[in-house]
Order: sequence, then C-alpha cells, then structure tokens
Amino acid sequence: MNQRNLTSRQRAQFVEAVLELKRTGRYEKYVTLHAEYFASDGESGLRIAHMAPTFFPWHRQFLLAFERDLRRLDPDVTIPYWDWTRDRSPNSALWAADFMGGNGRDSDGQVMTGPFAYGYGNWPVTHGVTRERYLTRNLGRPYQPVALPTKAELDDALAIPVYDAAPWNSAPGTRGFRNRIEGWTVSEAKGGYLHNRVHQWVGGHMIGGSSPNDPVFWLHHAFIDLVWVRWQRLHPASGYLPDRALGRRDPEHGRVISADEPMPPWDTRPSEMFDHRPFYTYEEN
Ligand SMILES: [Cu+2]
Repeated sequence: MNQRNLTSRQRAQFVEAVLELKRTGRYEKYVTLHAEYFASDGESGLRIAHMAPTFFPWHRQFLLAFERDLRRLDPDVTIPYWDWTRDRSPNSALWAADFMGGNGRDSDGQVMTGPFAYGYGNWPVTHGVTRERYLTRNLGRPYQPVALPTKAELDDALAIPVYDAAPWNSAPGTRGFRNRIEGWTVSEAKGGYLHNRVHQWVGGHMIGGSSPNDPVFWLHHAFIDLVWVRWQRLHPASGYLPDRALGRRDPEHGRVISADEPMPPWDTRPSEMFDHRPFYTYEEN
C-alpha cells in the first residue's frame, strides 16, 4: 500500500519490525546479498539483479523474502511503496521522525532524526568497510541537483511495449521497458533515468550495491515492483524477454537469464515471478 496512506500505527509497526530484524542480525544478509549481486556490465559471468532482464523478477523475489522475514515478527506488516511521482519533497511525511527519518546533515551526510539515526543506537551500518557506521543521505543532491522522476516520465516508460531487448544490458541503446525503468538510458551525471535517479536523489547509502542499508530502499523497490504490474496490465500481450535461453553463438550467452532458467541465489525462475497475485495484492491509490 502507498506509504502516504499508512496510519501512524502502521508506520510504527513497519519501523519496529525492521528494527527488530536488524537486532536479530538477519537484516544484514539482505544488504550483503544485494551487494553481492550488484555486478556491472564489464564483468564476465551472469548478470542477475541489475543491468539485466531479471532486474524486475529478481527484486520481486528479494522483496518477498524480506517481507516474509518481517511478517514472522509481525504478521500485520507488509512493505509499503513510495510513489516518488507524488511524494517528491524532503518535507514529505515519508521523511518524518516517526518513519524513515530525515535528510543527512551538511557536514558529513549523517541522518540525525528518526528511528534509523545512528545516535539512537538501533541502526549501525555494518556492511562496507570504507563506509561510515552511520546512515547517510543527501536528498536532492544539492551539489548537482537531481529531481525525482515525474509522472510524465514514468508514463513514457510504461508506454514502451517491449519488455527488454538485446544486448539485454545497460547500454544506452538497449531499448525496452526494463532498461528505461532501471535507468541506464540517461547518463549518471544527469542522475540516470527513473529507478537509478531515485537512488541518486536520496544519496548516501542509497547509492551503490549496499543500498538496502537505507530502509527506504524497500519502499522504492516496492514501487518499482508495482510499476512492473502496471506495465503488465497495459501490455497484456507482451511478456518477459528473453523467453528462451540464448544460443551458444549469442554474445550474451551465459550472461542473461531467460524466463525458465533459475535466478541465483534462489531456484526461482523468472516465470514464477510474473504474476504477483499469488504472493500479495496492491492497494493502489
Ligand atoms: Cu534500486
């Protein structure tokens, strides 16, 4: 459900479940897993979570695993989504002290308010040796301002009828809905496109492989997941691509997962993730 519609009790329940998962130590495995699967195009081998068609199904499985962990602690909790086309300001209630907490301070980017502020002792950032122990943000990236994607930009991307296309990576010429949403078709200097630009707009730990260190990661990716659902509804005749394994002569052979090949680290096939309805429903508004 849209985070803007949560009651204050639901906000508190979500925060408490996330903090409890952190206390148990189980939160870190999500940070580590995401970092481990944050490969770039230049490296050899399989691309799975990013810069690849599996961007959507891999993150759906990732969010489901996380949500199941939260629901073991509190069965009423689900991951809310952040529609950044509507809640576009650092003054949004999303960043209030009873939910995600606020921006990082000027001097070092340290988040000082809310449940995930380092000073309260509940949110030490442990993954990544070169990074600070405190959560950081830099909302809007003032040194080189970026704006959150607009509804018009999102609608343009949703209008693309083809899911993905060769070479199935992050090249600006890689047409298709997946690459446009993931955001490699506009340079990083400009903040990238949709999904990437949201990571850039939040800044701090949201940039890079260990981005789940910032709990807003889950709300951002829950919306990305909903965007996939909306695209499926708009283009019922279009499906996931590639729909079969790439041939040996294909330059991307062995680097891309087709519809019925398993997605590490799970045994799940993308095709098992196409329909979200067996797992959850969205309250859209
Ligand atoms: Cu992301």
